[in-house]
Order: sequence, then C-alpha cells, then structure tokens
Amino acid sequence: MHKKLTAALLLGTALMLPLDAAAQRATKKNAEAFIAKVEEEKKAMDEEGARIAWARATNITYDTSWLEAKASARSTEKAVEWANEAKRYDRLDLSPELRRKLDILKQSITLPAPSADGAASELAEITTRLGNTYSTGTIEFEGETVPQNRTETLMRELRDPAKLEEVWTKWREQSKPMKEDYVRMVEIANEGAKELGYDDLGQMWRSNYDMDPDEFAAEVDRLWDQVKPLYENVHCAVKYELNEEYGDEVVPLDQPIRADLLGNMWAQSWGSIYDLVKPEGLEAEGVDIGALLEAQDYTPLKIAETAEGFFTSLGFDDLPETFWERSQITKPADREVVCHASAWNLDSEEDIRIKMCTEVNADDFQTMHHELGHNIYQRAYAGQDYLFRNDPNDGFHEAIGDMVALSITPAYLQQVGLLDELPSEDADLPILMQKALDGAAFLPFGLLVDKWRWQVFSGELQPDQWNEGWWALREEYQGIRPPNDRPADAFDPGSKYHIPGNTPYMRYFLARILQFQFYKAACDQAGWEGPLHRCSFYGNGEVGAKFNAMLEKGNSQPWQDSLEEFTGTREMDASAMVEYFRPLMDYLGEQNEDRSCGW
Ligand code: X8Z
Ligand code: ZN
Repeated sequence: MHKKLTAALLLGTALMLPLDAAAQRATKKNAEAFIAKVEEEKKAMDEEGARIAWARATNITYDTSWLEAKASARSTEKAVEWANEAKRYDRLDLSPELRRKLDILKQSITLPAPSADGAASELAEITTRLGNTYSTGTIEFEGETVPQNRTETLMRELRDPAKLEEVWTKWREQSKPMKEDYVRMVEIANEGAKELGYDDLGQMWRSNYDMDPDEFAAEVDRLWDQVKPLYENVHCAVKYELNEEYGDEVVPLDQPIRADLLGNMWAQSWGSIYDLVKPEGLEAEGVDIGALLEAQDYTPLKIAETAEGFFTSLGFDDLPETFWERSQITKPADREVVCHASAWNLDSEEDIRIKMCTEVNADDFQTMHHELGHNIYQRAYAGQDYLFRNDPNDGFHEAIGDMVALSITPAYLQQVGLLDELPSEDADLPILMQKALDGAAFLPFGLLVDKWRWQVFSGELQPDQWNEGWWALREEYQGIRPPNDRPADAFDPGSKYHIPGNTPYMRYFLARILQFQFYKAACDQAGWEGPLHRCSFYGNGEVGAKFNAMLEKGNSQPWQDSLEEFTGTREMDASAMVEYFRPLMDYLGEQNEDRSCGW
C-alpha cells in the first residue's frame, strides 16, 4: 500500500516537472541503483555468453555458431542500452568509483551496434561468420589439406622461398571473401559508435586509456620512437643474414624484406629463423628451447604444468582442478575449433581455462606462459566489484605472462631441469638476439594493425584502398613487402586472426613495452644488480606478493595509479626494454655501421 502510494506520488511529481525532468531524476541514488542492477544482470548474462562462446570455439558447428550469434546480439543490445543509460548521469558529482563504473559502461564495447531494429543481430551474424571463415580455413599444399594452425607451422619450418611464397599466398586466398562482410561490419559498428557520441569506432577504442583519445595516439607514437633504433638495427642485421642465405635476387639489400621469409605467417615475430639469421660474428650458441623440450619428451600438458610452476613459485595458488578438466590444451582430432590461443574465465570467479592447440616448440612454450598470465590475472581480480573485474588498460592483461616469461633465463631453465649446464657469458648476445627476434621484431607490427583499423574506421582509407593502405603501413613501419603483387580483390589484413576476430591490437604493442617495465620493477624489488637480461625472479615470493597486489586491483583505478604502485612511475616508458637489449644494440650498431640499413 505504502509502496503504491509512493509510486503514484512520484509519477505525479514527474508530470509536473519541467522538460528536463529526466536529468533531474538522474540522482546519485538512482545512479547507484542502476550500477547495482547492471552488475548483477551483466554478470549472469556474461557467464551465459561465455559458456556459449566456449562451446562454439571448441566445437564449431552450424548450431554452436547460431547460438553464439544470438547470444552476442543480445549482449550487444544490452551493452548499448546500458551505455546510453549511463550517459544520463554524466553531469552528476559522484564518487570516483561510481563515475569509473559509468565510464566503463560507456566506453568498453568493442563493437557497438546502433539501436535500430535488427542491427545487433546483423552485426553478430557477420562477426561469427568472419571468425568461422578464419578458423576453419584450409589450404592445399603438396597434395594435402592443411588446417589453419598447421599453416603457421609450415611458415615456421619451411626454408624454400618458393614454398614459403606458396603457403603465404594461399593462406591469403582464404581472407578474400571476408571483405564484403568486413565492409558492412565497419558501417554498422561505426554507426553504433556515433550513436554513443564518438566520431567513429577508432576514437571509441582510443578512449579507453584514462586519457584523451588524441593524446593516446600521440603516446603510442612516442613509445615507438623510443624503440625504433632497436628495431632498425635488428631489421638491418636480419636483412643482411637473409641476403647471405638467399642471395640478392630474393633479398635485395636496397628493399624491404620479403614478408614470407621471416618464419611467421605475418612476419610479426622472427624467433623461428634464428638459425638463419644469427649474426655471423657470434660464435657461442644460444639456447634452443624447442630442442630442449623435445630432448626431454615434453608434452603439451607438461608445458602447461611447467608454466603453472612459475606462477606457483611466486606464491600464486595452484590452478584449480577444473582448469585441467575443462581446458582445451591440444587440438581435438574430430572437430573444428578456434586454434588461436586464448584464456577464459567463464563465471568470472574460479572457472578459468585456456584454449590452445599446443605443439611442443619454443613459440608455444612462450604462449603457454602468456595464456596462464591471463588466467592468473583473472583470478586475482575476481574479488573486485563486477565492473572492475578487468585490467585498467588492455596492455596490462597481455603483459603479465610475457613479463614472467622474461625470467626464462638459462639459470631458470637449469633450475627446472631443462638445461644441464649454464652457458658462458658469451652466450648472452646470441640469447638476446633470440629474444629480440620475437620481442623487438614484434613492435612495429603491434603498432600498425590498429593504425590500419583506425584509418579504416575513420574513413581515411576507403574499402578500395584497404589492402594498399595495409601494405603501406607494413612497409613504413616494418620494412617488409609482399612476395608478389597483391591482387585487386585481396583482403590481406583478414589473414590475421584479430581482424576477423575483432580483437583490438594496440594492447599487444603496449604489452611489449609494459612487460619490460614490470620485469625491471620486479628485478629491482628482488635486489638484482647484474645486467637486466640475466635477472630471473623465479621463486621470489616477495615479488609475487607485490605483483599480486597490483593484479588484485583490476580495473578499480586508473592504470597510471596501478603502474605507479608497482613500478614507481605513472608513464608507460620503453627505457627498460632499451636497457634490456642494450648489449645487443651496441653489438649490432657496430655490425651495421657500414651497411645500407633502412628500406
Ligand atoms: O593473440 C595473442 C595471444 C592471445 S591474447 C596468443 N597474441 C598476439 C598474436 O598472436 O598476434 C600474443 C602475442 C601477440
Ligand atoms: Zn593474450
């Protein structure tokens, strides 16, 4: 009775209010109630969505895809509704926590749909289809049908330029049909971003960094400038070694490097061609992790257990039993799956898992640490309010496992029984070169994927210029070129998982910088005084506790605060990375002195 009366009174009052009544009803109390409701509903909705997405990613069928598209449309519609509702409280003076939660609701939709009927469904159908085209793609090579993940292995292992070109080119035939869907997807998601008040989707993505979106764009350029000399030196040394190997015809010294010769489908990390490009003057051997794993009969499961062991040595709890029961660690033989590695927390509490098609090699050893880093982070912030169960800047999530993997030094490999004898100090440069081929070579790729998407979303690149624009960036930043003229209907960006998968990519560039910042801070905390690249904080519980304190904060505060608490600085800064590679930089600088570097 009393309740009804209140409702009637409220209604009466509302009717008598001036036109901006809605704004007046935007009270602090209503904002609190709104957030409480969203946190409860979103948690349940996300869990259902994640279980459906898991079912599809580990078993791609007509029905699981259908279910995923439906669930994805529903959650986009809800997310857009909540983002719009959050705007109602824009002008209120609220606590920083409440304001942050409202901002999170407004900013963190990767692909928004406009509110028009059917838009969210069309968008979801397109994105599910794009993802399936990528993950179920195959090529015909030497009389066999090769699935997506094995095309990556071929690019890693083949050494014949003609065969490399064949695999490289055939994989890019797969992405041609994605273009039409991608055109429509960009239209819809841009409309969605505009409805939420952004110029375009790129600006919306750049708005998620606790700073002005234009400032963020300038920030990544600043970081790139810090590491560019390192990249240029590695690029030059690799170009000369490849020229030795393949000759002037295949690797002319006055041109960008052919993209299919770098041991990776996208020329994004080059560690697998270390045997070809080890600088001539370096006598000592590096450490061939792939060979060590094979020699000791490591299995994918053993790789996972070893990576878990690193985290537990820092004081983190064992992974739960359900991790081992429910993860997909190797590729199932009897069905289509998404092989690209990922880490999940299905209930945002304890149900953490990975999904990989692990093979026993150095790349997957690294990726396993990367993925478990995600899981450890997810579990660490599970105590936060629901909207804060995330990282404060998406580079953080990607940096955790990689920061830990920097501690995979020869001393560590010996501690876990993978290496018998420690190599002499002469091995430092070869080891640094191995790490630079992955870590430093990745930087311009990490930067340009979203530079391309930003240009696509803003309309600076029109669909008929997309492929050219992609190669212009590949040449400008990476100094690489395609092995053949690209056909007019090519959609080469679609050959990379994160484009059809719609995963923003700048996070990996940031992570590459942050991982060294975190690592250096951890080494300082451990009291390490030697050269940075020899530090391993394996087994250091004190470092683990401090690290955990940062992870536990999740997204409850600006990333600058979290970074400062762990490292003492509020800025992303590549100087730790430069310090780490300094001995190699000095060496390569001398080697390259009279060479024609650049492209
Ligand atoms: O996509 C990934 C992870 C999953 S978050 C395997 N990475 C990027 C890539 O593969 O392109 C890790 C390094 C960069
Ligand atoms: Zn990741």
